[in-house]
Amino acid sequence: MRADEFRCGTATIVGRPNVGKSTLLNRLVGQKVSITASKPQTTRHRIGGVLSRDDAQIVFVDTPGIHRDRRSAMSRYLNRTARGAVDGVDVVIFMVEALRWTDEDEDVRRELRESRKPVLLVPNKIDRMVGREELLPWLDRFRGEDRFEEIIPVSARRQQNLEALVGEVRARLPVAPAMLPSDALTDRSERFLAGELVREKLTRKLDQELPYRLAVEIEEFRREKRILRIGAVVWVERASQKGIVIGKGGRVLKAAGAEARANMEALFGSRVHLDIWVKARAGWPNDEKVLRSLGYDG
Ligand SMILES: Nc1nc2c(ncn2[C@@H]2O[C@H](COP(=O)(O)OP(=O)(O)OP(=O)(O)O)[C@@H](O)[C@H]2O)c(=O)[nH]1
Ligand SMILES: [Mg+2]
Repeated sequence: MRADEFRCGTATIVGRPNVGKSTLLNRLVGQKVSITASKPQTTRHRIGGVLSRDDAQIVFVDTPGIHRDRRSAMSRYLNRTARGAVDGVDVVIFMVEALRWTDEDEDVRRELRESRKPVLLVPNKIDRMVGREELLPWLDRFRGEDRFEEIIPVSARRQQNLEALVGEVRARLPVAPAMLPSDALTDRSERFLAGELVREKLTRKLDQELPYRLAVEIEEFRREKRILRIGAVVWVERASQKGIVIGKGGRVLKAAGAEARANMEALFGSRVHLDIWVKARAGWPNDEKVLRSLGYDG
């Protein structure tokens, strides 16, 4: 294979929750196509983001964090979705946090040993390290781990060393023509992205368990002459949670709506009118049928 030939393929980003997978996807694509938050289990779906360059087109696939809590149907759905995303791709990016190794990382490492894919180990958040010299001894634990073809420390947030990562991914892709138009950003619909942006703003504003107990459904998505009309329903489990999502005097919901709308206008290049309703549906995170009706159909 010649290095200057055009290559095209897919790379999945996997790892435990909160290591920075979605942040990396957004930085690689140059747009917010996947939502992020400082809380674990933010991503719930497989989301493809496209990087088109002169020498390659790479579809990076973001996945939910693989985790140990398997109590709710939602938790099990997240793990299933992440594991399924390793099948059929060319390269796996195994993201961890630099200088922090947990049991959940060990779970992912064990699973990847069984996959036959090339795996790149990517310790993220190196911007938080005081000195670079700590990293080498920490990486010793991977000596003799021949499943990792390369180890590429990065900072997704500060965009450090991402070019090296893209180069290593590209080197492992087949020579093939682009499969998508060069201006494609994601394999997800605008409707889907709209729902995710509402969920992101609420996830960032709400404490503790509540982000895990809510889902967003887009009921209306209609392009009128000069405006995009979007209607969203936020599903929670109980009336008391409804009050928290709405906030005193509607403050929480109003702020979340304004932020989501601003992001939508930038992403869709159009004015947006956004209405959000909050409704209660008991037990939805535990009900496979309701999950499917909300689009969690793995
Ligand atoms: N300091 C620092 N923080 C980062 C970096 N990358 C991501 N973060 C932060 O880490 C947190 C989690 O980031 P996400 O991208 O949502 O993590 P994730 O792996 O997608 O998480 P799940 O979707 O829950 O599995 C957010 O607060 C990010 O801003 C980085 O390079 N440096
Ligand atoms: Mg994520």
